[in-house]
Amino acid sequence: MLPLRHIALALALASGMNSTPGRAEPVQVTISNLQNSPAEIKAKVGDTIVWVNKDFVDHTATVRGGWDVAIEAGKSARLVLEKPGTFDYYCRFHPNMTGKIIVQPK
Ligand SMILES: [Cu+2]
Repeated sequence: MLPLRHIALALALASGMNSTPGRAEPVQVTISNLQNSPAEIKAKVGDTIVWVNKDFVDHTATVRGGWDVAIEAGKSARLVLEKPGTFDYYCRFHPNMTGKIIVQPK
């Protein structure tokens, strides 16, 4: 007998990856040539942001009076969004490297 339940679950997971509300996948920001891409993202409280640093230098995602995420050269770093709001961030080593995260309530 075919495991239909498993097929249904696989379909549910596949379709869930494209929907915005309650996504389980981290929201990815790629850093390349001293730029965050996308530079502006929308997410929800509880979402995880992952910065993937493709440069050969270290970067940070720093909010004045807020979080400070170190993103080493060639590595990635994560942050779980705990508060709603609009967060403008920059890199402490390259201050004109900026980004924005708009965090909506759950
Ligand atoms: Cu930097």
